[in-house]
Amino acid sequence: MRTQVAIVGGGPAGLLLAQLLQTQGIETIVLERYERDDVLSRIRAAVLERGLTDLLHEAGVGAPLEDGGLVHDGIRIAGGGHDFRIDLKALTGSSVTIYGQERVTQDLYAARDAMGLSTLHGCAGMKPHDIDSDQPYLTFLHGGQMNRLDCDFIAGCDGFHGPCRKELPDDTAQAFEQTFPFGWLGVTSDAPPVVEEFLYAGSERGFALCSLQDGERGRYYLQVPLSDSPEEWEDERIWEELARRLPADVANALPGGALSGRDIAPLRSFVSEPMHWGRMFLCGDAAHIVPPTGAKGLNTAASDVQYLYHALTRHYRDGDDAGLKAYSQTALARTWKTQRFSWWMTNLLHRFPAQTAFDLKMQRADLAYLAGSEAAQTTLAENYVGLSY
Ligand code: RFL
Ligand code: PHB
Repeated sequence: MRTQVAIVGGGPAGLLLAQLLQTQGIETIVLERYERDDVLSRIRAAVLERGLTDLLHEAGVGAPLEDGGLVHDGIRIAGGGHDFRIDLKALTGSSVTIYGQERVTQDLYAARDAMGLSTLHGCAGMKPHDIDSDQPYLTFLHGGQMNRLDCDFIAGCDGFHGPCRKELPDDTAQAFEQTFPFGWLGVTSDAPPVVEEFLYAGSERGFALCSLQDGERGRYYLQVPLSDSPEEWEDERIWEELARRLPADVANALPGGALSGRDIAPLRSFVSEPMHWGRMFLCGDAAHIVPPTGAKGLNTAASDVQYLYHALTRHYRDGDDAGLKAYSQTALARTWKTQRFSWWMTNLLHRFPAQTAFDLKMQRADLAYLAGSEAAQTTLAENYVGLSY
């Protein structure tokens, strides 16, 4: 088998890159480890920045988003005795679009299918070879056989646990990491959402988030110790804890009832540098992870995809490799800004086990400043709706 760009990973980054390259007549094959239903079962709301919605339109998959996406002009923040709305639209002129990540992925798969393009699911033992030569290739097991895919370039869109990042030489790759001493317990309720806009609450008992899934069902998150298991959190206990952490108007409106999709996700900040070696380029979670507080993971994957898409287009169309050479530096420059924002918002709203009395005072002062300063709110809003590419 041979293709121009071999894409490892059929998550949102890999599929979006494939679809965009296709618009320029650049050939791709997407290799995914899991079956499609497994990929689509990863339920996460997506707060889509304008840059990502523009890319989805450019990739030809914008129509479902127009029908199903919810435009949010603001978010609510409660904590430290303050409770206020950040008017994203008034402060920045932009909004965000709420649309499930699994729906983004589903739309991209549907578009790829409609074009008859090749996606191989169930690829095991993926291994990139000769990435620092002009003839890189991948080997993997599929359909009970060992396969080889030759290509011009490899795009490593294989998420945090994927094999591509590990191929960077040890003396070249550098990882920067901070793990947080807690996770997010996430659940979906069958009842309609209790809020119209997202509510981020930093209470004395820890963080809570009221979100929504598809506009029809409420989705909720609670900061919990990493030692907890989802089974320890029965429905009733979750509703009670949410009520304790949320402002009274929302706490009183919580619907109760059955909760599903129970999961605890650890929070982590991580960046691996560089994002490029030889003929392999990393995109999205394969190169960096943010804690979900700022809703930046998918959006940062999308900005990487945009840079790589333009760089590959210049290579094939104009024979110009300047974009490819600058890719790592360009993508990392934006990534570090999103890291800063996600880290800051996580620190602002969570309780840390080792927090000193001074740390708590600083957190409260940060919230008080944000509550009362249009300049501070504009900074948050500018980052939340998305920095320019
Ligand atoms: P993904 O989605 O992990 O996809 C990688 C794909 O690669 C496949 N793969 C392999 N394929 C072939 N061979 C191998 N050996 C492979 N190993 C792995 C995987 O099966 C998978 O299909 O990475 P990608 O495409 O970079 O996309 C990144 C986003 O998924 C991620 O950043 C976001 O989900 C983060 N995130 C959020 N981002 C937002 O922008 N807005 C949000 O509101 C938001 N909410 C969240 C989130 C992440 C969360 N967790 C999981 C901590 C909420 C939560 C709770
Ligand atoms: C979600 O609903 O999954 C969600 C919403 C907002 C965030 C993070 C996650 O900041």
